[in-house]
Amino acid sequence: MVVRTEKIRPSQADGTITKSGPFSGAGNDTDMLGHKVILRIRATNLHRNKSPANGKIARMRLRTAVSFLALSLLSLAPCVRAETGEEGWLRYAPLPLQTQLQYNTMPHYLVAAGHSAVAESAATELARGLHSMLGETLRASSSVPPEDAFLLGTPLEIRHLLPAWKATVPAGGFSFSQVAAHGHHYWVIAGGDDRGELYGVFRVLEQVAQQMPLTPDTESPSSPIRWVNQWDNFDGTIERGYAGRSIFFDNGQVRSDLHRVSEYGRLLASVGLNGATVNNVNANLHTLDPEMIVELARIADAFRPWGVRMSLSVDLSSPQAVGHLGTFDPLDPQVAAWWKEKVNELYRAIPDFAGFVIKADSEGRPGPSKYGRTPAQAANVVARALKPHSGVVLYRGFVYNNHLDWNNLKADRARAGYDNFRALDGKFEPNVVIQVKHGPIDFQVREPVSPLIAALRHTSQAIELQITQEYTGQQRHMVFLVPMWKWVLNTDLRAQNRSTPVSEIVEGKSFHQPLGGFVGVANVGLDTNWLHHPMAMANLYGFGKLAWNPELTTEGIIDTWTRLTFGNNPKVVDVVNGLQTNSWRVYEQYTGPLGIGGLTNIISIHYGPGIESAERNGWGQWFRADKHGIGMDRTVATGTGYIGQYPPQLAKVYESLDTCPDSLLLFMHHVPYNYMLRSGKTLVQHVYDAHYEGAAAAATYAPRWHTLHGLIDDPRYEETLALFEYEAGHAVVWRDAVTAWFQNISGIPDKLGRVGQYPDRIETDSMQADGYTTVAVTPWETASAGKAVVCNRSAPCTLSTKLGRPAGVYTIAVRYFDLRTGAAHYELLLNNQPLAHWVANATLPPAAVDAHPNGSTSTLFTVSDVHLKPGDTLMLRGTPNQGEPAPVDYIEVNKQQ
Ligand code: GCV
Repeated sequence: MVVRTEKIRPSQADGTITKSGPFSGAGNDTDMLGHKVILRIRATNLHRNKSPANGKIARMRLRTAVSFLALSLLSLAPCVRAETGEEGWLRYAPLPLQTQLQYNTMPHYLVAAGHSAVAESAATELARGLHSMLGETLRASSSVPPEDAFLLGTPLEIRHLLPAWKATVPAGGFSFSQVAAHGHHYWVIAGGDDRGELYGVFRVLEQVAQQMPLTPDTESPSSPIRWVNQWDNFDGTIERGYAGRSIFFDNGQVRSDLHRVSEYGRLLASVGLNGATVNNVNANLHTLDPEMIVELARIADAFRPWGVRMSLSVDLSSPQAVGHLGTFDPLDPQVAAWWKEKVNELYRAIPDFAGFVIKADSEGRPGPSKYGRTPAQAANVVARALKPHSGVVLYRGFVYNNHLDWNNLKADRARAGYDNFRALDGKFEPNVVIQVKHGPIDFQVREPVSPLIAALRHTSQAIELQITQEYTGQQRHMVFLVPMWKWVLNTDLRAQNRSTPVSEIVEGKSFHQPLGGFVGVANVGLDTNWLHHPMAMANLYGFGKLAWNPELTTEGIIDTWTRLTFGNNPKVVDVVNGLQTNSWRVYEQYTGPLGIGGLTNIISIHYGPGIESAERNGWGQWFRADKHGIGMDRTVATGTGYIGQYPPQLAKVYESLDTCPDSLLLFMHHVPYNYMLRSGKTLVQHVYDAHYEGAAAAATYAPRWHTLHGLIDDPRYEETLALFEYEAGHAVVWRDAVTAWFQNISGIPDKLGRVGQYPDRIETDSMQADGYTTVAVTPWETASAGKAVVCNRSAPCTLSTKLGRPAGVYTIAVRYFDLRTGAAHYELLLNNQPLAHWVANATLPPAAVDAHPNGSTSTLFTVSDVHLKPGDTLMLRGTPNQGEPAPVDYIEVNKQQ
């Protein structure tokens, strides 16, 4: 009996789908209805021994067996199979037996009417998902069988099969309904087009995976542009990518094996995304070389069965770089002719090519300003070439001068988008979409919505959101971004003194624009689980969901993602949802509250703290701190005038200190450190408290995760745990750096006496050193007392100290720097006996090699349950390796609770 139970729950690995002729893999089985079976899934013995007519008997027997077995099955410990995260949220994990039975009225036939590659993907996916989750084998039929059946097709195709079916299907969307006819039930998944069929199938499977009853549903996408951008370079690196190398490119060419591209297409389609720009917006000048186009076409081929159209980033100087013209002036007729011919060539190779993304006059990229032309003139010459093929240009609104004059108090990078594009509104060809980053600076942990979004009323626009966590912890920290995006999308910009939430503007509803949408910078990589942090996949999922329907709630999105990713165990769902939902707020608390920006090292890798790096340079991410106060004065009255770029009703709210929300205070105003916030705390005390609260919250992640041990497969459990432990340590670096810096500049001490006072810490200069020498750390706030020790010899160096703690059980933490140039070894010895050892070669911090001890490389190693008594001697031995001098910041000894 137990063996049978196993067989009706085939493992996912066994759930392969093969196309074949008549069902032959079942020995002497015959299909009694004589339908041609074109889809065959390796069947369970139970099903294999039954004809379709006998299926019900099989199910009845099964039900009887279950009634006997139910109690004992329910009491079995959950079987958690090892997983890699490669399937993302499309795991189709086998459902518990009692749940499978809830679906036992589900049809066993599938009539798939369409013949396109996308329609075939839809049919195959339905069969694959149902088989994997329910052990159910779908039999394909070319005509409507006298049995319950799924019908899959476009409205025309469905009506042809089943004239009784009457539903209307929105363009690009789908309708799922049940129709009774001829004494049978037909479950109709109708797509407005073949992509719609695919979206409908994924929605049905999503419901089954959540163990929900299948309910009729009709949905349509919010807007036509639902794309990801990948910032992949042809050499295989990814700009701001934190999960390994490119799935598309290697060594200057398109990879020969593109199976990951196809899998990526499947993930994108499953959440309704329909386009992917595969190369960096800082585009290789030879993207449009004829040989490269031939290669790129292979990527488009891999995406096509999933309804994902490929697009490319192109450099505006391509007519010169590729076409060898003397100019790329958009008004030069030769240039226009070149774009036309190049685009024709592109469509010959890639007939469903989606269009171009263009970054110009920004961060060193050439642009129309070289010839005194406008972004509209540049975008339009390319758009005209694409028009006959229905291609689009996504011209980025991220145009700014990165050589701003710090001494000019009116200079303000945040103004740039509006200043560069406002006057051009209405001057773009209809197939141009302005791609606008959601904030006016650059994906900081908190920014106001870009005022450009309210200013473009006669031009289509797409909002650019960043899935890759460039400024939000680089997929080493858990930051679920959907709450941030919801906050952005719900912001009512009050254009024309009426309700104009960002979501409705970018959907094209507010100003009746035809081509709006959503672009997410995803940067998945070759890491098996795509984005490195298992929790980060919720951002890719959530982006797709919001692009499809911005009305969805944060709670709904995370709940579904968690169930699909980790299963439906209520405890797992509760813990994971709780962790994710608050993580943006927590990250904001321990990095950069009150709208100040990320406070990261903005001229380096944008990861750890590096506070003053933002100031006194041309990049304009300033907060203009002095000893009296902090924050950019962006008011109209006395500041840069940025606030005046918002529609008047919103500008009024931001202009006044009394009404400006605290969350954006330092973005909009220069405020004294002792300014009283609405909470009743001074600004500086708020900064201290928020950082302590945020770091304390991050420290709860690992213990909360521990409660799921055994309920999640070990590989994903361990991977996530290691990241949470790392994050807890790195949040302390952030906390200490930011609070020490504020205390130093303001001269106002922390009322609670925490900042700069670390009684459990043993600084390196109070230890006895053998071989270790002291170095200053830059910036100073990223190491305790601004100093570290390094071992600049090949032999190991040591630090020793007498502990003098009362007898008890302790945690010992060593703060060191993992530079990743080599793999230094560390050993902790208690009274000369080995206590712990580790190697500084973690793949976790930082995402890129950084050869300096600083806030990005600072890492904490912790050993718990150490029994200490007065007089114990602790020794740390560091052995350098390949330029990594085993640097140490401090040791902390904490009594365990
Ligand atoms: C692809 C920021 C990032 C850059 C990125 C740029 C952009 O400046 O740090 O890496 O370049 O934005 O969006 O173009």
